[in-house]
Amino acid sequence: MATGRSWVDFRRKNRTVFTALIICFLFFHLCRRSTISTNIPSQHRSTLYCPQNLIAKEVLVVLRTGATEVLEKLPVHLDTTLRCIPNYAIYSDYEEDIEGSHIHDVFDELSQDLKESVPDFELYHRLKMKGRDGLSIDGTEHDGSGPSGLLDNPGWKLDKFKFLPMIDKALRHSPQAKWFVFVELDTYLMWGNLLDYLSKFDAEIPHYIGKVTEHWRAHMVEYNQYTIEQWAGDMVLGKALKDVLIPLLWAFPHFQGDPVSTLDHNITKINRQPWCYPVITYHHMPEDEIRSLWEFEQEWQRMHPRDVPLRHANVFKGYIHPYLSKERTEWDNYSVNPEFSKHALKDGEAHTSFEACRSACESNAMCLQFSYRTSMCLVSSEVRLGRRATLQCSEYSTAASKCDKTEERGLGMGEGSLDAVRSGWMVDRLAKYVSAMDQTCNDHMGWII
Ligand SMILES: *[C@@H]1O[C@H](CO)[C@@H](O)[C@H](O)[C@H]1NC(C)=O
Ligand SMILES: CC(=O)N[C@H]1CO[C@H](CO)[C@@H](O)[C@@H]1O
Repeated sequence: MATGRSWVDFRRKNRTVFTALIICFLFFHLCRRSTISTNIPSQHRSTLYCPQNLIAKEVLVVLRTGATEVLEKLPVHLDTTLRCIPNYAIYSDYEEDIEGSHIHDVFDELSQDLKESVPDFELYHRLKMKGRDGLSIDGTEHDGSGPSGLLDNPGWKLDKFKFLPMIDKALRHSPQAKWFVFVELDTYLMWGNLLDYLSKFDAEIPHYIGKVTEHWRAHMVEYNQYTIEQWAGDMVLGKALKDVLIPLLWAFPHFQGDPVSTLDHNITKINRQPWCYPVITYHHMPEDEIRSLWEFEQEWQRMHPRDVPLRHANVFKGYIHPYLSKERTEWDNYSVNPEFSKHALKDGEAHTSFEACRSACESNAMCLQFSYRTSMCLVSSEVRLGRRATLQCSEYSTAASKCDKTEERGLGMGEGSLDAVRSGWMVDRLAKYVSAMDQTCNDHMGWII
């Protein structure tokens, strides 16, 4: 199972997505937020900064995963965010213990009839009988619970059955909890911000807060039909809640469908741009990004012990901007607005070298970044951090946030004939970009409630 996989695949399935869902069922008044952060000394590790919000103990964080991905994806969370989360439960298709955490079998109470009659449970039965040895050794089943290009991925096929049993179990796991937060292992959760956010809501009223794709909004009717036919987990949940008249509060840009490295901070959805708003989640986060963002967030907690939500603008300025330089080798660009590229690169010269590609970007006032790899120049008016990469990615899955296919065309041209991909940014223009973005903020932009 590679990193960043999830059960989302827009390209192939036009599915609904809830990257993070928060449901409040119960019956207490809002707790006052506490804004003090204190140092919690840890014996083995460096000082840990956890938000000291009183509602932390009233939240159950529920992680949904599967045997094919959990070994690879869980440890980084145990090492980072989960250290600050007092109550969490992990539900999977296989019961086991990982680094001292118990992983619950989400299907153990499901009717035997269903499990035996539905072929999708084949993987589950195999795991039950043979344990991890039951997973195929060729690695094809180590592909996460997400579809990741393969809709017949057994882990993915099982995933949709987990949602309702998971909610039922979570409720019994922590009947006293006021908030239930559902995430996947490729979700990055800013715990301090989440607690601040939840503090704005009345826990006596049922809420359903999350992020769905704009696809869903546009194709609601089809998706509902699709749900009925497919019984896909996220859809069932959405429908079930809608049926009981709990509408979804669309919490973009607090909840992101993108990972931090590919987020365009100037994107506009439902008239909102991320920049001015606090961050709560990112999705499709690979392990190294979870780790580095956690370190950044820890530093933020250390520097801002009182009542300062971490906004997308702060992430851009502190975590992204320092890494945007004139040139970065072995770095994939995500210079992905092809329309802009096509117009900006009319002359064709740009493809001859890295410098020519830079010049092409320089000569267009809107251009902010570019990338170059042997005969291929891409420019963009959007800013993205991108990721370490050597090979040219010829097929990129935004759903899974990974390269599906790398270019093999080096073969005929002899080994080493292709340089590693390099990226560059218009450093001077970025300063203007930041101040222009700052100017879009006003006092009304805070928490979306
Ligand atoms: C943000 O995007 C809008 C529209 O896509 C564009 O007009 C604007 O110039 C961009 N802002 C910056 C600072 O690049
Ligand atoms: C030069 C280069 O590697 N460009 C890649 C930038 O990223 C997009 C997808 O994110 C690829 O399609 C390009 O090939």
